[in-house]
Amino acid sequence: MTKKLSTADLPLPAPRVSTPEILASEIIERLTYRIGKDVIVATPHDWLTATILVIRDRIIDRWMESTRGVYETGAKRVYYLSLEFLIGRLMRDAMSNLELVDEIREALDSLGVDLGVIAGLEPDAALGNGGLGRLAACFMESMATVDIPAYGYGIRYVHGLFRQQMADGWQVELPETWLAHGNPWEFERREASYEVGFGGAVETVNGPDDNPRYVWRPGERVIAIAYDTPVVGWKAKRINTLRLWSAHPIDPILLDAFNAGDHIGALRESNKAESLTRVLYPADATAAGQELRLRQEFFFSSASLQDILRRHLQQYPDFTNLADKVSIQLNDTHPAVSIAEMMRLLIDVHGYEFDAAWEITRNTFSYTNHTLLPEALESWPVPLFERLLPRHMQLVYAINAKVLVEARKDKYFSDSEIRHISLIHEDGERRVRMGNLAFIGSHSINGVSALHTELMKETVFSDLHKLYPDRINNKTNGITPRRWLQQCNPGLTDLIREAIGDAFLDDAEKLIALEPFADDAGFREKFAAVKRTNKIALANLVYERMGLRLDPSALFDIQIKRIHEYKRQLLNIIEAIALYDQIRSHPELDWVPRVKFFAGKAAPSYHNAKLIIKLANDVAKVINNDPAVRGLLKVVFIPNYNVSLAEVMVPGADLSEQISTAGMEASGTGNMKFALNGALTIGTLDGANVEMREHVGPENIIIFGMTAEDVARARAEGLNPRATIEGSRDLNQALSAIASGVFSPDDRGRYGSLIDGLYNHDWFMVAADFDAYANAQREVDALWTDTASWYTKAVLNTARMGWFSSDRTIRQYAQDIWRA
Ligand code: T68
Repeated sequence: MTKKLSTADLPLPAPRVSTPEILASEIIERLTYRIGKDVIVATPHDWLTATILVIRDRIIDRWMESTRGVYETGAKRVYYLSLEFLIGRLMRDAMSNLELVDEIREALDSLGVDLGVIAGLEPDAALGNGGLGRLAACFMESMATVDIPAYGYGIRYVHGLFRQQMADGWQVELPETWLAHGNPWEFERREASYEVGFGGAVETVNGPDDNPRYVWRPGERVIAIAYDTPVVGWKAKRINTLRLWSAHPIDPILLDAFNAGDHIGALRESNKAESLTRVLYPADATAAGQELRLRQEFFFSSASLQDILRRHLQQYPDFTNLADKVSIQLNDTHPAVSIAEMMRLLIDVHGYEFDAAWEITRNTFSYTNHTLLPEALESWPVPLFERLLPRHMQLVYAINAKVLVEARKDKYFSDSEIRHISLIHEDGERRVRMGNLAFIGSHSINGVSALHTELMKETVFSDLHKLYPDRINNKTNGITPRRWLQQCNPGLTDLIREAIGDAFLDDAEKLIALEPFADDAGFREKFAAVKRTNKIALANLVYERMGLRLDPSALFDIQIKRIHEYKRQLLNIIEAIALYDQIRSHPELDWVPRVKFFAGKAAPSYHNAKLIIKLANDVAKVINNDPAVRGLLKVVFIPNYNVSLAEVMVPGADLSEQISTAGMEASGTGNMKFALNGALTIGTLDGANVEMREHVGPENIIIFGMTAEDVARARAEGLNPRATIEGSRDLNQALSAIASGVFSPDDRGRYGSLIDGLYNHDWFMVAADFDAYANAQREVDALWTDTASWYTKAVLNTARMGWFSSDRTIRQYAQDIWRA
């Protein structure tokens, strides 16, 4: 028998020293004993792994301290449930937050290894599509930074977002394999595993006649196994955990089948289980709709909730205090089935009565909405939901009954209002509405920018808002300034430190001290020099990847984000064509040299988005090779946009394109990254652009075009895009050029349907906003020519963007929603 020891009795590992000499010797130690490689045969990848293992050891001690601390203090835990975490690379983030970058660089230098080279080998963890997944990653870092005990829960996809290749200008999707060389950041936790069921039937078991109990007997079961990754906050004050689930079969091989000679059939179960967590769905802004997606959602929801409840019971006798000790934040509706699963666990497994379970559930959950696009609102056909989750279907009906009776009897809601509130969509095929479930099962529902939150109240959730007027609140998004300033832009960070000291590193709002430097010509020159260095780095990347030479003194105009019609890359491309026409017609004018950069992925099944990528490439080919342009305009589509590419493009931008159709971009977060790094924004009054204008000042941002109200009115009244097009010479000419095949001589009709859409309905207001946009671009040109005034504005953008730190956002969630 071993005696049970408390941590106080145990010897703790000696604290690690981090001089370059010690780090170098530890790297050799890891290389030898963990990787089993001799220095002379070590590959760059081996050096990368050895270095990560040395960094990781410095994280572990504090990680354990952080976890222990929560147990000891009984502090509230926050759980962030998200089907996506778009993390990118971790090494530089960890080194930087541990404040060890210089020491590690020196250690590697002494071993003849270049930190930059091995850092470039680390694969991006691309477990997300776009803004929603990247927000989750920024939030994880900020929760550790502001010292909130938090766990992220998600899926450990074997294949993250596809790799994008260009074949003759068309997007081709290739599988992404981030785990090919193993993942030194993660810890497999075999002991933290749970069964997750699907299908089967619900049995009634004995209870009093008026209160029967139910038990779900699933027809299929899989095992969820946890993989933990430490998340380091700034200065490593706290280390939190990102726990990702991987699906495994209960029986890896069916021996009966195997022994009967059916070797393939023996693996069927195993393949089926493992396919659950094999691949990330690549569609953003549309609901996936397939059965496998619902299985993924339930799989990670159920595993996470079982884990959360188990952890709670280690510390407390029951769940009456659950909402005091636990907050569960749902990142969109993807984990919304958690609400039904929580009810099932409380009622069927832990014996709670329905009403008590409902009270606990609602007080524990909160929900963030990220979109108003109707096609992105998740709903599941009732027959599918019922077949896969029969007990949850019962509970959804029970919840619905409770809420609808309340709405009808106590609040006298009309039939139409009741129809909108119901968890079951009844027009046509009956479907379970996940947004309504998330809303009804949460005590807080938040939007991600002020405008988006107001539109939520007026549109998708207007009736639910009337029923529960206190629930909707706003939490404007933010970005972590560690990754999106300190790490990606060390040149600018050093310059700011020289000017105002280090306080802004701990509190981004202290950047405001930079304001007076906007009027200091010497400072502006240094600021411009940093920008130029970053532009050269971007130009070099383009040359290495694409063989295209760019002039770093040109205006670098960048639009990077998922390709979607509402984000209006098409508007930007059409404007490039109009500018091309003007440059050729007026060679006598002083045109501002400009490079228009694009990067982004299209959902594989999104036809128009893929066509827009092809158009960008077709237009680039013509413009970049036309001698009449004299190099004054270049168009570049950089393939395979990801977090690491953004980290090079954001610091190298002069102009940030944030030009979505007003009312359609919930917030945007790329907009914040660019402005923080001293780019000016050209944008519509959409999402967080509205608040950015308030912070940086209307004279330091270029706003154009229709407002959300204008768009709503135009759509309601119907508009006449043909007349608009015919009334605008430049637009008309550019569209005719595209439609007639000027950019697609090999297939003249290629863009016919795309352009017809503009003439016929112009749903995204591309034609309607064109003139305003083109005029705004000429305003940008004029401003660019006045260098002093341009950089005054650029510096003011950096100085005034501190509020958009995700630390601020997280503090607001903690105060208003989590009360943590
Ligand atoms: C984005 N949403 C919003 N969705 O578009 C953006 N959707 O305005 C906002 O800034 C950001 O969320 C953070 O709040 C997305 O990125 C998705 O990626 C997505 C994925 C799957 C299904 C639907």
